[in-house]
Amino acid sequence: MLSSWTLPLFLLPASSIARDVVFPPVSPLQANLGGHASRYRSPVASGKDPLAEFEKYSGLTTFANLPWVHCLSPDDDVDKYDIAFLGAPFDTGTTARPGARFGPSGIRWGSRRMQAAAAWDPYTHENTFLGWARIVDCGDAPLTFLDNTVALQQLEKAHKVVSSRTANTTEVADVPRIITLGGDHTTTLAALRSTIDHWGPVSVIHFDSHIDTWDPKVLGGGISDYAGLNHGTFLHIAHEEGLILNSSAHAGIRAPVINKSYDWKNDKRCGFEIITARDIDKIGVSGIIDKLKARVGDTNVYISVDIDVLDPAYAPATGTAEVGGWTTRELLSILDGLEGLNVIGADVVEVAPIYDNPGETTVLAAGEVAHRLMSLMVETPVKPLRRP
Ligand SMILES: [Mn+2]
Repeated sequence: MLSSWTLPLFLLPASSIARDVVFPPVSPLQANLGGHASRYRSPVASGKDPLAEFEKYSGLTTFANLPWVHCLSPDDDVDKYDIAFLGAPFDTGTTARPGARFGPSGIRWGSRRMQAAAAWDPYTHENTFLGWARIVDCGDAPLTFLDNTVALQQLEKAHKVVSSRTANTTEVADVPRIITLGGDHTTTLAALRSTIDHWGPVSVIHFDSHIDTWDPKVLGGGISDYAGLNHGTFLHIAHEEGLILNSSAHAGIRAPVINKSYDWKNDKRCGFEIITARDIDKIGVSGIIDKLKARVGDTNVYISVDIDVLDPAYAPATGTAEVGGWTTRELLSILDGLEGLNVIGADVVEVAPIYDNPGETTVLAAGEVAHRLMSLMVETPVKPLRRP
């Protein structure tokens, strides 16, 4: 950089006299990219001024520093995208510790070191941010916190608006796909009520310590229909509504059920096969990948990751923690192993940042899980059954 002292001061603009500082400030990493910045610039940032617009640690916190798009705008004319992150700040369907309404912002905070310009994967040597897909953060859906029925209707509508826009890269994919940042697990029901429009009924790969197919009469006590729709019954209801296929699977199950046999039978009736947490000790990561792939085949797949699938040592910040779970590395390896499946939607839910530790163990894990889900979508484009 040319020092200001090598030129007469009157030749320089006033802003450069004292210090070599640009505004808005850029992160040291981005500044050091120097002349190489353009080579690493993602499609999402092309045409922008890297000194002014690369935003790691600056600006507002979006997932992985992706651009924000007002996907829920009433206008038809918004920036196009192929994959969208959408926050679902909702936690009034929980049966234990609340707090997942702050999950979306927590997961974004956990992802703040990720950026398209520096995301070359050490395992695959690919950078899925720089592939064919334009990936954006839509912010959060506006959800009331006093009425679950209305909030889920709002979330379903948000999903429909976001997925009804024409994709950016129509030669590859016609319909944008959504990765939801939860939110308690009830939010997955709203996503599935939307995905059926474009993709039909789907196989759900459900990473969780709990089965979440409880009959509302069992979990909720049959008090009211309102109480019966919660984060432990949404898969039962999704089955009743015909949203999911009988080729679905749970992975990481270890929590007890309420009834000796009814809950297991009902789970099977809802279309699920169970892979327990301890199965990994017998068949390993690759065995679990093989089972999941065999189960869903070439159907369209929705992947839902309840962060409580991880052991509380790896994810303490969740509502219904169960000991004896998987490590973060095991989960990431299993997710990567699902490459090639037709992933039409995904979520990371039940992240309640208030219970996290100063090392941010849970939100870091959740951010990386969301990144891996995004990568699965980039690796395998899927054409919809019905266009928007
Ligand atoms: Mn769950």
